[in-house]
Amino acid sequence: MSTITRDHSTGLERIDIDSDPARTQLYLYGAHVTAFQPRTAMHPLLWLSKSSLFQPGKAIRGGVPICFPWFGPKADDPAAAAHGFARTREWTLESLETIDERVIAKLKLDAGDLVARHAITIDETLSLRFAVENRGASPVSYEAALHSYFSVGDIRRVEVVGLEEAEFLDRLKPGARYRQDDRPITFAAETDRTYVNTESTVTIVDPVLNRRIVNRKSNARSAIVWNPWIDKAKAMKDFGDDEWQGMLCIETANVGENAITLPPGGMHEMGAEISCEAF
Ligand code: TA6
Repeated sequence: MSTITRDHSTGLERIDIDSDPARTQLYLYGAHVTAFQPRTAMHPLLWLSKSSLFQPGKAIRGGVPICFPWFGPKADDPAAAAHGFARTREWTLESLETIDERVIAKLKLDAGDLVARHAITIDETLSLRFAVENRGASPVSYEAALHSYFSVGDIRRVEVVGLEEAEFLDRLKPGARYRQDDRPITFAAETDRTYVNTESTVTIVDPVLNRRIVNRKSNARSAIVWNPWIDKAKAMKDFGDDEWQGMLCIETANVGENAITLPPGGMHEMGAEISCEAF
């Protein structure tokens, strides 16, 4: 049995979905999933800052913001908002249905010649399908990222597996290109890396919460790994000073050299399947 209610307490319209498999919250603003907790999980899978703003023009801090049609600063317009405009636009809810206990929300955003559609399927797994169609008469290139913020017990004790041997760009050392060694990623400082040309599943191993958060990707050749650590957390007013310890971004993306170019009439869909395994 699924209960679906609407809430406006933050000033933005939030849809609260209470289904047998999971509890989920999503905003039409940014087509933004802000909470997901399977019934079998002791803690939410997604992290949401207690200091997040819920105001037009500002991205909600946490959950799964959609970065589109560019990632990071806009190459040809330094004044443009980072990470594109999809996460600060109201999307159209095309459908919200329950099929055999599975709740499926489909949202749409017109973006000039491009049309973006985001399909959110809620089961024990959170399935996100981000599709873009080119309705124009010329090829169009874009970047996209499902900028997922995950909740962890203590970032200093977490490992990330699945990106061994993958090449990455370190956003803290622009221009440098590295290759991950054969060990899991661990965290002892601000980390901001874009892994490229990898479609592997990325798993957060969390010995504090005794769980793995598994992030399976489809048609996504980039993965961004980000924790702001102490100073960057303090510098963001929509991010609590001590919240860096309890979060980690593992983003499903196509950015930089993995950006997508669509011919007229072309369509591309990337997906993320987010699930949790206790251990
Ligand atoms: O995905 C990592 C990153 O690009 C970081 O460099 C940091 O800027 C983060 O995104 C958050 O960006 P935002 O614009 O949401 O503050």
